[in-house]
Amino acid sequence: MLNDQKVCFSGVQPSGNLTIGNYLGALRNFSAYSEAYKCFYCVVDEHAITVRQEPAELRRRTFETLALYIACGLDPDKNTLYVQSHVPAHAELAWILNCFTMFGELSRMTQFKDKSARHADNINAGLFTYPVLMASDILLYQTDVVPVGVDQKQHVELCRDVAERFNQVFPGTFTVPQPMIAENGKKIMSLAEPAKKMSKSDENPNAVVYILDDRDTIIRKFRRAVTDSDTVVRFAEGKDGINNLMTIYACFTGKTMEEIEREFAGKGYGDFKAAVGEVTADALTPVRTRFGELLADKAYLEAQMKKGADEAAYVARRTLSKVQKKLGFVPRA
Ligand code: ATP
Ligand code: LTN
Repeated sequence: MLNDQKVCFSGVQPSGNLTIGNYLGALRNFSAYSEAYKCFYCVVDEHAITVRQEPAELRRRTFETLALYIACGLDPDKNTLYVQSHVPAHAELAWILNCFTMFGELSRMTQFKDKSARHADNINAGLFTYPVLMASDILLYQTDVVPVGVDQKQHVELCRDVAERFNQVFPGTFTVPQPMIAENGKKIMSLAEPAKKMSKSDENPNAVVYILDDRDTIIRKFRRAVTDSDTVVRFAEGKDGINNLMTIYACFTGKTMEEIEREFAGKGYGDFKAAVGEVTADALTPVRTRFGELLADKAYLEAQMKKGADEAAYVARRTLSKVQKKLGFVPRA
């Protein structure tokens, strides 16, 4: 919509160490949009505080997440990379959209149900209205596409419903976005409990491979991954552990499931797990090296953050002003 160029938006919370789930489901797909779309990639620190965060850690992880964006191939000259709390329009539009979102539809969000079960001592209103802030992130930029893992599909669909509802009352306000979910890697599972999503907030570090784990750690974690009592590497119902490892191997090698089955025919799970570890470590080593260089140059990261926030704030303010005007808010003289 901006100068006829299509817009892409996505966000990652600085709420923990990023996992290969975050990488395969989201981050590594982001750079594919940079040529054809105007891309905004946000570090969503306001979303992260829906769960208690230690302030020094939140600050450190905000820098780290920005550095990871760049280390994963996002060129700050071709993409707008910024921090959510640096652009106040996000929180301002979220309030307005709260008044266009129904209590019932927020109650149906599975992430709210999961997180309120996991943080029963802190079921705050922010956790409940989290998807409304996410809708304002997306709608502020007149976004066409939102690359995310499959767990976020429900939130993007809610965003579409809110945009359509608003557009019905005030026609032509928002572009209605599409979720873009990569076929391969849309849901990477835990290595310890392969029926569960791999999550950066998992308490068991062996269940999760972090993007920044070193080679030996990656290989060790895959060696310990839970599988089954079968011995044949094949993709099949009821083989959650092997299916997940095959998915990860497919993502990093570009091979199909049939090719993987053929490659490991006559070999055991041990050989296969070692191979998954190797290809994962090979793919992530350059990311980790680049990340280290970036993190050593805080002034550079600060400068990129500022540039990104200036670019984002300009676009966001335009949409917010349009919305405020349509609603009947008196413009400040
Ligand atoms: P938490 O587990 O703490 O709730 P998260 O990793 O799910 O955090 P984000 O950091 O906000 O949440 O996720 C960033 C992106 O990574 C989102 O697009 C999300 O869909 C994707 N993602 C997260 N986990 C996975 C996974 N296991 N497989 C594929 N994509 C994932
Ligand atoms: N809710 C997402 C993070 C997120 C996001 C967004 C993703 C916040 N705002 C806008 C895409 C677009 C999550 O928890 N993974």
